[in-house]
Amino acid sequence: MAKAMDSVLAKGKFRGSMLGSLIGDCMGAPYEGEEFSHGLKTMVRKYFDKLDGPYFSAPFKPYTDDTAMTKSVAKCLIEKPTPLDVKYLAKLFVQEYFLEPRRGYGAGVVEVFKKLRKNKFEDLQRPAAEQFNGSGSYGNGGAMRVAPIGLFFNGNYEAMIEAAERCTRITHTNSLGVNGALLQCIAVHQSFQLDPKEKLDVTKFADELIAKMEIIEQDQSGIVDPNEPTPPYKEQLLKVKELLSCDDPNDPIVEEEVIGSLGNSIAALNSVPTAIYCFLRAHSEIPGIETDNAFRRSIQFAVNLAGDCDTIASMTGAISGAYFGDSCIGETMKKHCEYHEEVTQLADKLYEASLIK
Ligand code: R7I
Ligand code: MG
Ligand code: MG
Repeated sequence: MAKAMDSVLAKGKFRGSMLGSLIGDCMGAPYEGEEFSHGLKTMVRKYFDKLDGPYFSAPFKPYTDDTAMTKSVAKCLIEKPTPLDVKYLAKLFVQEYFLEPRRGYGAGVVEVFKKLRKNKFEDLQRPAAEQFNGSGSYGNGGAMRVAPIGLFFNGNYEAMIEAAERCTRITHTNSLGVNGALLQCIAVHQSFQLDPKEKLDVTKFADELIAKMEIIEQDQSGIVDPNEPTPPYKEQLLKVKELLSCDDPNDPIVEEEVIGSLGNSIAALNSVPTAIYCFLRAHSEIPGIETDNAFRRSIQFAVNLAGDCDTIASMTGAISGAYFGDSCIGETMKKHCEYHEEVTQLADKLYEASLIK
């Protein structure tokens, strides 16, 4: 909890998570939409090895919608702390989009922005609810921007869940889109509360997520029937646990198996559990990733997966950074990302705001 936690550690975790989210976005963006291949994996490895080397000069990597929207969530919490001012936040999202529309936004979400602007933010619910013939988006756009909420509401779980849900519903109303954002938020929150000097119990971390998602998924479906199929996020998290437990050093789990089992797509259900897996898997060595730095390992593994890898790596980085703090982030890697100084300042302001909320 923030008040009990040493302030230097807490501040470092805010920075780590916000920077992790930025770095994953910037490092993954060049490969977004590609298919996994061993050629791509080699290319990613060479780039990350250079970043860890003594000197490496290259143009910085630009951020995408993942960071543009995360930035707005952090700003909203800093300027108008609690309860989350969704009207103000919707305005920030829309402003940011029209200022820089070419940041790789999801095809559907742009419709929501246009409708919100047209209705002058008087009706915040309908544009998102109308998406995809009324079923709402199941994309990972809610999850990719939720990290500041998981950090800010440390120590107040109910307020955090409520804020994460309201933040997501501005653009995503499908229960898979909403619950994916809640899962990502809870993962950041859990990571934040742990001491990075103690060895992480990866099974316990996954079990705690399963227990919390069980409550969330049950609440929506009403009374639990033991004959009902396992709810979707619980099922994905059970697969995360299984992948972790059957990882044999002599026959390691490879990218193809992770993609085949959990997914690497734009759907929240096939990307949030994947990001959680990347974070947890990176606590031990991964063949082909030559580093002692578990933060780098988690990001590199996520980028390797290709598919929606800017978003998967960004969500991985948010969880990893909330656990390890910013001291574990390599300077060169950070400096190759557009906006890293601004994100650091934003993280500091978010931390200050979280103390007085
Ligand atoms: O979820 P969203 O903000 O997209 C985020 C992704 C990240 O990968 C970013 O890096 C960026 O590239 O976009 O945007 P949405 O438009 O709500 O959802 C993304 C996509 O998911 C949509 O454009 C659809 O292709 C798909 N999708 C659906 N398709 C069919 N039916 C989402 N919901 C549905 C659906 O209900
Ligand atoms: Mg993106
Ligand atoms: Mg993406």
